[in-house]
Amino acid sequence: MIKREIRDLLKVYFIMGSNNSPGNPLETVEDALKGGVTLFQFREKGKGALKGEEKAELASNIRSLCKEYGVPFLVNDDIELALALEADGVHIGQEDEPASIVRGKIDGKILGVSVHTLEEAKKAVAEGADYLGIGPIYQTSTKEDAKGESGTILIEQIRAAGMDIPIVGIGGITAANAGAVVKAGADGVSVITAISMAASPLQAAKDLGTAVGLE
Ligand code: FQP
Ligand code: MG
Repeated sequence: MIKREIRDLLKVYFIMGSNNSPGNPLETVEDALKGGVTLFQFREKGKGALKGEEKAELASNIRSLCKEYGVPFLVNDDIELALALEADGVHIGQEDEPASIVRGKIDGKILGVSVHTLEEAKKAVAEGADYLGIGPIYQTSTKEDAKGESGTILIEQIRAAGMDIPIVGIGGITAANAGAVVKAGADGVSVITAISMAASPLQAAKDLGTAVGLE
């Protein structure tokens, strides 16, 4: 996929698993899709996360919903699940399978990689990443093993180094601070709770879209 298209997909990137939603996860995801999220990542991990068949079934149902709304569906960490569901891509971090290996397994699907330093960013690009996930920008309690908040410094460093790889900021992002993340050089913002825990996921997705300049 061309860089321009990936940039557009990253504008309002919603990530969710069953334990991030207070209600029926399928309803939360559909509400967010109605609100205009541009990309979805299935991330089923942490306390109470589904496993095996149950995990695969939820993923498959969300995959179908995303198709219905024309929103690409990515899977976090689990390359086998992504391949089984014919997902549009995967997201991996520094503790997951190496990007170079994953690139070979998924051919032309979208590959997102989390990075925390300029060196990691360069390596991920060399290994075939289509976009970089950078965070936590602000404080978050969603990810138990998250590093401390780092602000937008790394985004600025990557742009200052002349790299034009699509970038999405993650961690503690809300409609109130999303504009600053884009201003620093990110193409969009990724959120879990700002949408999944909102009284109206639909409205929260809309508000994030407005904050990042989606028409
Ligand atoms: N950025 C993004 C994205 N998605 C993610 N899942 C992460 C960062 C975090 O492997 P990782 O990836 O460091 O932790 P985990 O597997 O627990 O999510 F860019 F897509 F917003
Ligand atoms: Mg991971």
